[in-house]
Amino acid sequence: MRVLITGISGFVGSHLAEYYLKQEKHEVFGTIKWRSNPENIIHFKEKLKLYECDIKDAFAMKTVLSAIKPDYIFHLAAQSYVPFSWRAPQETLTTNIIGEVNLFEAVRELKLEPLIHIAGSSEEYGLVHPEEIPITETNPLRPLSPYAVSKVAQDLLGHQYFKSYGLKIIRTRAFNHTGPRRPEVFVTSTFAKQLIEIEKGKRKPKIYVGNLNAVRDFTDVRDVVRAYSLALQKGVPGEVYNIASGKGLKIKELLDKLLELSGIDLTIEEDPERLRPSDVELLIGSPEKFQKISGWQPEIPIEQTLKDLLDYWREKIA
Ligand code: A2R
Repeated sequence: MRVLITGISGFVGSHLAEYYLKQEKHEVFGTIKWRSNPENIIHFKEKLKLYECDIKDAFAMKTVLSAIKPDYIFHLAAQSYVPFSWRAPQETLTTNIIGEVNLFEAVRELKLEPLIHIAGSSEEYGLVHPEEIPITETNPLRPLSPYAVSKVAQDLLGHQYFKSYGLKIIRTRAFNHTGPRRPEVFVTSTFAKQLIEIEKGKRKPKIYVGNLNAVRDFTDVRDVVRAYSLALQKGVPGEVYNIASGKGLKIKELLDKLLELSGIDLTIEEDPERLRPSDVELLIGSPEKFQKISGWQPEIPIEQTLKDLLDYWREKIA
């Protein structure tokens, strides 16, 4: 199998690449941008076949696909950070929507027939009413950020290209995921990094936080990439599946678990910069539809995920 991962040097892409490399029977290809930071893939980079491709460039996309002719495509390249999407809505919409169209059009024009995974997000559900929890795939999509709108568009385009042209597209909507290599702009990682800086004496014992009352559904990134792989093996083209644990955790509970694991005594301070213009209070997904077709269950407990995340920052911060 020839597996292509766009955005392979990103957080999820690097874990998915490792997942496929471990199975040994796959050739793993990936796209990176010119000057992409290779840090996430540095330990196994020589086993990958990397291509430079800005997904906004239709010509580059077609050239890469025509060279690789993949059996599986995991489309992970994206502007993936919600707060940045308010500061750069045009960049977010162009990269995420036009980038995906470039991928689909290249597949179509080259008459390739790969299975294609589109990585949607729980952010697509946006405003969710308490009686709608746990969220199923049929819940209305009420996105609350430019990022979320871009993901809804990706999702619907995936459906449209399946219906219009028969492209074998399987969509997922992953709820929160974290683990080693999560960039520090994401909540679990920003906490973990600050804790390790305090542990190493690089910061006063005070941690800055955003909205601690939000409830999120967290899964380890290594369980999520296993789900993505299963989605292409067991999923039905044209369908969409939630990838979620089905359990909610308050951000405050996550912080408490991290504090317990690190054993550090500190004060907590709210930082208005870390609050979003419109935040989603409650996001818990129903993984039932995906579990029925794949048998997937998350295997890594959140405590292990957080421990590995702390160790990641321990290693990174000298
Ligand atoms: O910006 P870089 O050099 O770190 O590369 C990122 C890449 N990327 C692009 N690749 C090609 N052309 C572009 N115009 C372009 N813009 C960004 O996508 C990075 O390697 C990757 C995204 O990785 P992360 O930001 O770490 O996202 P993560 O968490 O791995 O999310 C993967 C997917 C995304 O579609 C999210 O929206 C979804 O899962 O949740």
